Amino acid sequence: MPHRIANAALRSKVMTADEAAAHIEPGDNVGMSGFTGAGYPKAVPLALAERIHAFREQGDDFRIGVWTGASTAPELDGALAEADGIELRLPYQSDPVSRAKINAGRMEYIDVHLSHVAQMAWEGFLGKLDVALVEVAGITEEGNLVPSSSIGNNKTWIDIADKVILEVNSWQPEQLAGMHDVYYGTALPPDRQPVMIVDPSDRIGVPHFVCPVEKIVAIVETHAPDRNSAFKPIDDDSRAIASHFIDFLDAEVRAGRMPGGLLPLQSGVGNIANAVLAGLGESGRTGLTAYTEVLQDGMLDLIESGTIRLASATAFSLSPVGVERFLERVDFFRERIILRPQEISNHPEVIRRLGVIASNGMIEADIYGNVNSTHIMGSRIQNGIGGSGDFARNAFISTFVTPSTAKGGALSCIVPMASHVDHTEHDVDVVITEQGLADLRGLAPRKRAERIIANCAHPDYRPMLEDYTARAAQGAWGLQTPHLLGEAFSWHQRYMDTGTMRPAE
Ligand code: 0RQ
Repeated sequence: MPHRIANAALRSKVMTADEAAAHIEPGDNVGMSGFTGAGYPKAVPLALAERIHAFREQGDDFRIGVWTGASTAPELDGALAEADGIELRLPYQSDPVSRAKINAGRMEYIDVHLSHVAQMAWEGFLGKLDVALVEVAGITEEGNLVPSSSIGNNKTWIDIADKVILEVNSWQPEQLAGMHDVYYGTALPPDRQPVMIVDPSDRIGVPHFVCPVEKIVAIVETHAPDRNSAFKPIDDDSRAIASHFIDFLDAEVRAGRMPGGLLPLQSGVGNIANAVLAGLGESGRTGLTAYTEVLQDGMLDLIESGTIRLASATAFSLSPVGVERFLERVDFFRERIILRPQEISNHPEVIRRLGVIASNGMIEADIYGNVNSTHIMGSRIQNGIGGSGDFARNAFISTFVTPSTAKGGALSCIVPMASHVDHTEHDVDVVITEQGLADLRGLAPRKRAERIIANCAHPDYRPMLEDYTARAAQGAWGLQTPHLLGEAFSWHQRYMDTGTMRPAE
């Protein structure tokens, strides 16, 4: 694979993953590439996990701080968590082993808005970044680094780390080159300048990372696929949610609040997001744009059909079939996809300027429109807030979607009081379940409760919620946002009672 490393000086730094992992010391903070299972390092974290095990056998402790773009994969989060090698993790994860360790109190986790991470690292209060461990698709003759299938925080990690370890993955298509737009104009206040994106297609940076050659201490060659988990077929609930969402967009256009070509779309990850994209494909629209975080298979369909003319994101999250389709028409997609650093893909200023229509998943919403995206029963992390807050807080219209029930109907996802609040009632415009859609704009709290219960709650839970609001309106000590505090959280107790959770897990 020598052609992937075109710079002669850097070729001499190629070594094994074990040798590269030896550059990481106990107590280091390591900034790793990776975003929704795309573009994460695939060899050095496994070698590092082995190194950690070897230290343990000698009776020495070895734990590091792991900073990423977002979620990675079993070869990174899973392996290091399994080795008990992560002291602190940020900013988003979805790994079952990590989740269990965090919830058991054996790993610290800081849940941060994805657009905030780079500036926090620059500000320095996360501590010093010792090593950047970044997957790239290649290195040019000039020594510039061609990003792979995600950008995330890589630009910042490379800029601020003391030393850089690269994985050059020849599985990543060389034709990714040119698809990226890495912005080097960010600065901390008072030197910050406007981010001049006025259309999702605007390019404001360069197509590569810049890194001084002397900072690169190791290069490891790999040939390994991204996580690329297959999507479940779109189910009836997701299809119903998608159809409510699309009807809502049509109504907004008819009301003159949005042009026929809509406004740039942001969609979260998962089955519902894919169903929304599929629904948009069937709506006959053309020339739409996406200003979002992650590109799933559904986005490829829309780009191919002309529904979407341009999609801006920070990462791919494709299924194995999606990867094949992408590779078959990579030149076509390169003209229509831009990958940016996550501080730009999720930039509050740009999201507000473009008027993005945001759509994100949630765990539960309460009757007043506060949304919990992260915690089960207030205490146990599921994944993290990811980019949902970046978009919800700054979007033109912020929508949240969920099936109306979880755990086979044993739990209502519409509850009297959210057990944890990531998005306050002030940042939630529309709640959608398979039952229907509640447009909360312009409604005071008690009207919001009526609408959410009537339109979104499952019929099995609607009478209980109506009963709660009626009694709260009589018994509460204030009628702005009536609650019976002693009773509100008993709804969450049901989760324990379903037997679906073991508290000490
Ligand atoms: O648990 O897998 O053990 O069965 O939560 O729920 O229904 O599979 O939904 O995969 O869309 O995830 C909010 C977590 C939803 C996701 C969340 C249980 C449920 C299941 C997952 P099991 P589903 P999804 C851009 C935006 C934050 C990040 C974000 C998320 C598990 O959307 O991480 O938005 N969002 N990023 O059974 C108890 C309830 C429950 C519940 C669901 N009410 N009570 N458990 N579950 N509702 C993308 C990025 O930022 C990368």
